[in-house]
Amino acid sequence: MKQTIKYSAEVSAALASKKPIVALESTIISHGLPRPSNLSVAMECEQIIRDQGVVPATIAVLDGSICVGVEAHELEAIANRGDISKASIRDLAVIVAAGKSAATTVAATSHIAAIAGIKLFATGGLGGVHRGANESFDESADLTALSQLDMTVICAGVKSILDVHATLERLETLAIAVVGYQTNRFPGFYLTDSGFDLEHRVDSADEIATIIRARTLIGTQFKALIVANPVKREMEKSRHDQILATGLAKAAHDGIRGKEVTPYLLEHFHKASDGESLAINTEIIKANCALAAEIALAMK
Ligand code: PSU
Ligand code: MN
Repeated sequence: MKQTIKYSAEVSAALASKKPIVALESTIISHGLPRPSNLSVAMECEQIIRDQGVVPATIAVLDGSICVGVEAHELEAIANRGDISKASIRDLAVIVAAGKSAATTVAATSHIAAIAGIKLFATGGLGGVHRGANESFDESADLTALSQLDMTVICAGVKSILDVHATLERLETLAIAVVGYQTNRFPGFYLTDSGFDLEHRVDSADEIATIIRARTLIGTQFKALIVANPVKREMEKSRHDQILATGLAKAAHDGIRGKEVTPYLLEHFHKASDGESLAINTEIIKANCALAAEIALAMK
């Protein structure tokens, strides 16, 4: 077997000199955004983090090696290669052992980041409880993963394709903390407000850094902290709801199940909204990267 975990030059230097690092997932690149903008968005995200003097660590599995931080050609491979599957935590060892390649979900990315000692992670939206989960049992492994990891995840809430209320209940059960960034409402990914209240609001990166330090003092750090950062320019709600309804109906008609559901619905949104959802999705990820880098600096 090849070297199992491979650090990029930039990330190994940052780990050695204790420079702040922000982890980034790769499923968003391979399965969440369409080509060719997936690669440009991934590059922009890394740059937004570097511009603040923080090091990005995009995580993926390439040809049997777990990459913590990727070189430019590897980022391009994740974006463009046809053999990149979607890996959650349970898939990692199988993919590594077979020398295969995969993009990592929020669950798998957080798991790997934690092993590397990285505690901040920026993404778009978390997985959660799917609509109809009382029959399908479809709940993302993102939730159970985050209930066991010392990680702070900056996201725009959970995707609006999910059962948001059920997801919030599961987050509570799993003792995963949620704070709204400059909001009292839980964001709904493409929408600034999912329709649900949040108990805790924070207004600055410094406040978040203070919470992260308190978690360690209190011993609650091994259950993730979610920083929910609402998108600034949201999709019009009636348009959103209509696209979602046709997407759900189409997914049911096409018999889409399991790990295919999320990429299928995201692609439906990108097509049906004529690129508006793509523009919003891009804004979401970039804003979360910027906030994550700010928090990383506030941690010092
Ligand atoms: N949110 C997005 N785009 C994505 C995802 C989330 O805006 O591509 C991905 C993340 O990698 C997340 C995964 O971990 O979808 C959840 O998939 P599932 O519902 O199959 O667990
Ligand atoms: Mn699922």
